[in-house]
Amino acid sequence: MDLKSYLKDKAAAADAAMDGFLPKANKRPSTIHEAMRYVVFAGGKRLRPVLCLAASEACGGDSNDALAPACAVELMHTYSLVHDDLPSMDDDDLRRGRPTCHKVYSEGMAILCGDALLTESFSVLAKAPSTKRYSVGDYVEELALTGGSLKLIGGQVMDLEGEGKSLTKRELIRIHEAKTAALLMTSLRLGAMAANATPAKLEALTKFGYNLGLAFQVIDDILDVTQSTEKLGKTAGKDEAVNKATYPAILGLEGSRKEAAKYTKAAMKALEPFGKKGERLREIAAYLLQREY
Ligand code: GRG
Repeated sequence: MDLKSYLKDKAAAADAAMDGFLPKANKRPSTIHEAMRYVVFAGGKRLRPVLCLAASEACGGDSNDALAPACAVELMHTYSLVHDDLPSMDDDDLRRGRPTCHKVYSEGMAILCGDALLTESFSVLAKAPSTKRYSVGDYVEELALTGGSLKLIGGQVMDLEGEGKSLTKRELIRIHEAKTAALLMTSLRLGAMAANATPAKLEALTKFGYNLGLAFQVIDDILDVTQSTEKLGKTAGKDEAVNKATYPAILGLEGSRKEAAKYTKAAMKALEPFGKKGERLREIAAYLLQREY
């Protein structure tokens, strides 16, 4: 299967599973369930579920066993976007090509919607089958660590506290390790765990995810400068408008492109122990380096 069809196929599998997991839109109190579905089914790229499913296959697993973790990481990701867009955070009106949750449903409802998605992510994760090496408790601990104050939330804290300040490259990397790379790493790790991966394979995917995550964020920063709002489905040029520290601001566009290529190369190297089984993940890494939105 070519990469485009593969991405479409895996995203569709995750969408169908999330449709089954989430309460129906008319379930009372319906406003919250409508809001949850509004933000989840808004045309995200589904990169995290795809990585989760592809990691499970790279480790020789059946990707159906990784569907619950794949949905869990997407639900956590969507919660973080809803809260990140709030007026008290990044204050954005557009996400995934649509008005943001608080614009459509009020700020209070958007806070609750994020809370509900975060809670739901653990409920869904708990449905994943355990394996010989990994228990459901291991999955939960993995996701909780990534969602907590040491990773996603900690990254957001550093981001908020860095506003209007000039950050060093090291400080910027620290934010993105926590905000972006951590959830990509956990997506891969949960897929691997659901496939009963050996500790060596899990470690290799952790390295892959770290480098892929940083490459992804450098590209994200580049696209913010070089692409249109229409293409991105979120407000372009936002970073510069709010004087945010970014890779292009620190390294310039050419320097940032080289940085993304450097991280992608390191990500590819981490896949060596997988041989042919790592091919799909290699293709995804190459595709993400070239992405336009
Ligand atoms: C807990 C409020 C709160 C935030 C946690 C992760 C995070 C911190 C905030 C998310 C907002 C953000 C811009 C994160 C950086 C990672 C990133 C580039 C997200 C966009 O991911 P894509 O491009 O989005 O995969 P789609 O919409 O395609 O899923």
